Amino acid sequence: MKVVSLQDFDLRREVDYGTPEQNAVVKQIVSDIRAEGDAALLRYTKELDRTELSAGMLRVTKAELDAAYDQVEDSFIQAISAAAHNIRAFHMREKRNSWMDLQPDGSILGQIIRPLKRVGVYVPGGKAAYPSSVLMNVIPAQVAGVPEIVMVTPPSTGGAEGINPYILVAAAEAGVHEIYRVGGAQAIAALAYGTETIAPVDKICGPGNIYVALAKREVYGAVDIDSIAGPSEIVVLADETADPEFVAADLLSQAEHDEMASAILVTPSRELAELVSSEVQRQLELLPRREIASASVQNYGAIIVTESLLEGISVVNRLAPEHLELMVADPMSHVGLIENAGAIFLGAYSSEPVGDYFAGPNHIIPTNGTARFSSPVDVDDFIKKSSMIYYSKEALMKNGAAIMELARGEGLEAHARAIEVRLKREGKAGEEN
Ligand code: HSO
Ligand code: ZN
Repeated sequence: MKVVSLQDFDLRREVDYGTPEQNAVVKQIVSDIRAEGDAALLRYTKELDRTELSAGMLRVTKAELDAAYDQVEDSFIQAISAAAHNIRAFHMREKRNSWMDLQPDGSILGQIIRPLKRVGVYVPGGKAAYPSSVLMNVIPAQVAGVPEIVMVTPPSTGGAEGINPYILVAAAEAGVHEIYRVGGAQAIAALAYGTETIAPVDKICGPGNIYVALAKREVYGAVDIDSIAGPSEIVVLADETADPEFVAADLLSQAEHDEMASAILVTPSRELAELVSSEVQRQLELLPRREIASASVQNYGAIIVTESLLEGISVVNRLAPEHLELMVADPMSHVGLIENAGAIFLGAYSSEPVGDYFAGPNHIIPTNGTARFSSPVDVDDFIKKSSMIYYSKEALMKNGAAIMELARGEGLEAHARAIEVRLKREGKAGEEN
């Protein structure tokens, strides 16, 4: 792992907007699904996922969900159900209530909070199909009160039967029972516009390949979408008290996600920097995914040695990482200085996988420096608010003149008169308030 200088280090990576060809393919797929519904959906599933289905086969049956439980280990079922419990408990703390505020003049202002009605969760196929991410997308929607949560996932990812049984068990544990075996841009278009078999949703979330990402961008506006997540990032801020074996293991835990994942150590201790550097090398050789992890470490990994811990904190704030581990003597006394980080892990025993899988906070977290202005997925992502305004007669008589003043200032006479007609009725027009 290379030691780099502070000055010109930037975590940000290029966002992939796809080639013109990829964009054209996605536009075509979306418009075909929109025009032809199931017929186009089945055609693209045959062509792109090499699976021939009839409309009646799109939905995963209850029998298949039950069968999935027999295909996974009991220990997995126990672990995922414990994780689901923790994630649910954490997200319950985020719930907001509708509120109303009664003013002395009898007017009432408020906000009505409602869940979205129907949400679609995309689960990619292949190696990136993470049961843990199913929980992280579904549970906040459920806690928000979304009554209809549907999942889509490509048909040919789990061998002959179709769908990866670990994904099906995660879905069932999270409480999703409406699942369709469709993937790619065609699945996103089906969720956005609906087909004969799949009813349209209000919001689509979940990660996917470039075609899925482009399709989400294409349907945005017709439905809401989540933000498009970049490769995983970890920054460890450590002092000389940190254990180099722990630091290296945590860096590699995220490097193994993706060749473009980024793992960075920031430390004022040159000695720790050297120890971690050789420890990363040693542990890397022993990893099943060493090819991915070593590409990540080589291209996007770094060790930054700073003058002081405080300077390290300012580096962290500039990087605004998705995940930050504070492995310093007294993490609690530094946490208040961290302004930009999606998730902050404190101390030697809060290794990032604790949060990736189990503790309860969401693992879908802003990447690429966007923690400067955005937040992990939470219950708020699945609600909407309506403002509520009730003005009493007394309140309108008191404030009518000011409203008319503002309306006339904008040249909008009909606005002013809508107020004036009420004031006149009470014999108040033209009076000062
Ligand atoms: N670290 C990933 C989440 C994840 N880790 C899923 C394991 N599985 C988010 O950046
Ligand atoms: Zn991870």
